[in-house]
Amino acid sequence: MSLTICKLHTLLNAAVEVGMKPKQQPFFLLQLSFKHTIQMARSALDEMSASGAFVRTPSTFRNLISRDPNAPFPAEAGRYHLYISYACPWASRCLAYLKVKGLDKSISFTAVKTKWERTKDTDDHMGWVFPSSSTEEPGAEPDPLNGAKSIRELYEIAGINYSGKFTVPVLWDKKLKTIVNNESSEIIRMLNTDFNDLAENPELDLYPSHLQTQINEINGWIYDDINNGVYKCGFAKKQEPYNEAVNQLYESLDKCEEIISKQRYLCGGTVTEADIRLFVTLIRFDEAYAVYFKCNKKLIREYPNLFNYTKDIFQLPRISSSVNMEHIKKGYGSLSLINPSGVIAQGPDIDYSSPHDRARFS
Ligand SMILES: N[C@@H](CCC(=O)N[C@@H](CS)C(=O)NCC(=O)O)C(=O)O
Repeated sequence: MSLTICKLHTLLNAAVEVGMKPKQQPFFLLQLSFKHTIQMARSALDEMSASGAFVRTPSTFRNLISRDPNAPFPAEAGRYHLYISYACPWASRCLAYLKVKGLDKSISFTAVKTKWERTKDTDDHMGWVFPSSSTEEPGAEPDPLNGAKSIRELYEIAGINYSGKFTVPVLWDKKLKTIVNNESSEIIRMLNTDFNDLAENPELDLYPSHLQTQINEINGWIYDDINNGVYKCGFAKKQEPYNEAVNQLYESLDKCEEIISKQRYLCGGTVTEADIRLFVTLIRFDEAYAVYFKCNKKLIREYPNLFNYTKDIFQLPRISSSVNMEHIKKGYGSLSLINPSGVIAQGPDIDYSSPHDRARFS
């Protein structure tokens, strides 16, 4: 079934009636239209431009949590669930927030298995799946809410005929049985602020108003060149886009090294969202991106400041519990396009809990 403009208009009116803020309406409509007909890339492996470059498609479910109890998605203890993969940096940054904000008693979470499998018997789509028991793969758990076999099944519960990618993270509403949001950059902002009435650490503000312009500016180039940059290197199908991505990646890593050679964190003396966003890529770099994504011009452990900084962030309270290195290594090593044999590289097994020198800036 396809949506006509007229139907969209009626649905928008309904959205206004249930109190949806104007800011949320375009995303609600986008979500509805995806619920019906739009055909998109079905996995990251399809996201190629004609030139052989990796081009990431935008996330679809973009509702926001609100502190207003009458909002469509109010911040309520026990109502929401976060589906993650420990391998995935985007999902892991959400888990890191859940932990550092002390929200894991109010928002439950489940991790999928590391290796993509067939998500249905009726087609050959490969994607994230849940184990059948909690002993099948330590760290991964069966879906406790819907008994789903795959992340794809959750998208299908949330949106009839959804045909985009079935990505993690997924912030799930247990009450309405739907996806609230699947865009990690928005989920972390909600976890930072909108759940503060439930958080054990409400005073920790990783996006303080006086640093927002600076954080946004840093996020822009770190996302393009580093967070997504490693994927552009790994998934490039031609030499030229790979060369471009790798040069851009190392230019920006050098820039980070320079910034943090003079101060403890990217925005100065306090840790912010920009640091968590950089950290999730750095912690995967030597163990996975250097090995499977051809990011091997220089390793993070060869950058004195970046290496110590990675340890520093890893050692912040509760951050280490968002890192499962076994899942990271298996996750990237089992991408068949990149590593058809599925053999997982053993090294280098870095100890990120060993001492660092960053306290010199305190
Ligand atoms: N924009 C999304 C990207 C999430 C994303 O790409 N997740 C990957 C794992 S790292 C995924 O689930 N991919 C599934 C697929 O491509 O089929 C976010 O930041 O939340």
